[in-house]
Amino acid sequence: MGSSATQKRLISKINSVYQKALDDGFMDAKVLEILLASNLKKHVENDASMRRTRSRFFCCSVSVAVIAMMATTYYMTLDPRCIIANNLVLQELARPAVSCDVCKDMFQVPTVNGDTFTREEFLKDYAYNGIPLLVKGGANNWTALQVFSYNYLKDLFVNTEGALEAVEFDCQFFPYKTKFLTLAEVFAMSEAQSRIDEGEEQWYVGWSNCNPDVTKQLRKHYKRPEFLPDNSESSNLDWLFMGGFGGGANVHIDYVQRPSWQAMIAGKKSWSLIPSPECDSVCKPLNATMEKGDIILVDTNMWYHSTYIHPGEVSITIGSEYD
Ligand SMILES: O=C(O)CCC(=O)C(=O)O
Ligand SMILES: [Fe+2]
Repeated sequence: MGSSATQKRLISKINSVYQKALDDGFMDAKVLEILLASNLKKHVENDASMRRTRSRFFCCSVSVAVIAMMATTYYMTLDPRCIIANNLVLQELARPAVSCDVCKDMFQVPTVNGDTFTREEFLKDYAYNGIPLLVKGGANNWTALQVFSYNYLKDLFVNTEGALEAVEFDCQFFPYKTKFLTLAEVFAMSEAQSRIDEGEEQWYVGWSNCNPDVTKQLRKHYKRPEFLPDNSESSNLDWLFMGGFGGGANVHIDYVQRPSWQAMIAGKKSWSLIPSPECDSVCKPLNATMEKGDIILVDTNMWYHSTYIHPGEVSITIGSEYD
C-alpha cells in the first residue's frame, strides 16, 4: 500500500488512540462494547448529537473521530483490510449501515443437510440476503479432507516458487496472537509445535493465497460449493485459516467485496455472529459450530464475527468469496 508521510501520520494517530485504550487495560471486546454503546458512528454524522456524545466515548475526541472517518474512507478505497484489521474503532466508523430485516427473528444460524441441499433452495432462501447458513457435510466428498494438513500446506508453499513471497507482498497474512511475521515463519516452526504437542506454544494464523500454481494444486482437492449458482462470480483468492485449540479470530468486521464461504477441512471451529449495533434491539447474537466437512456462509461485511477453535485436531479451513 503506497502512502504519503501525512497519511501515515494520520493512521498512526488513530491507531495510537486505539492502542492507548488497550494499554489502559481495555480489552478488544470492551472497546467494541463502549463504541457500540456510544453509538459514535451515528453521532459523528450529526454535529449536534456529536457534542452530546463526547463524554460517552472514552478516547475518541471529535477531531480524531472525524480524522478517522476521513482517513478510513480514504484508505478503504486503497486496501481496506490493511489498516483497519486490528482497530475496532476504525472498523465501526467505516461500516455502512445495514437493514435489520436480515437478522430480525433469527435465533440460530439456519442449518441444512449438505447431501440434499439444492441450488434452487439456496437461491430461494439464502442467496444475496445476508442470512448466514451452515451446510452440514457440504464438503464431505472433497479429497482436501484427506490431503490437507500442516505438512501438506508447508510442502506446497515452501516448494512452489514465489508462493511464500506472494503471500508476503501481494496477499495477506494474519498472525492473530502469534509472533509470526510471515507465513515462512509459520512453516519454520518445529514439528512438535506444529502439532501443538503438550507444552508447546499455541498458534493460529490466516492467510490468502494469490500464487496461481498453488491455487491450481489446492483446487485439485476442493471445488466451489455446488449449491452456489454456476454463474456466481468467485474470487480467485483462497483464504486459509489454520491453528489449534483456543485460537481463533477476535471480534471484527471485514471490508471485502462479497460474502464468504468457508469449509472445515480438519478440526472443529465455532463462529459467533454479532448483529450490527443499529440492530441491537431486534437481533440476537448467533453461534454456529463447524465440524470436518461442514461449510459456512457468512456475509462478513455485515456481521461482526469471531471464531474459536475447539480441542483436538489442528484446525484447517479453506474459503473464498462468492457472489
Ligand atoms: O476463520 C476464522 O478464524 C476467521 C475467518 C474470518 O474472519 C473471515 O473469513 O472473515
Ligand atoms: Fe473476518
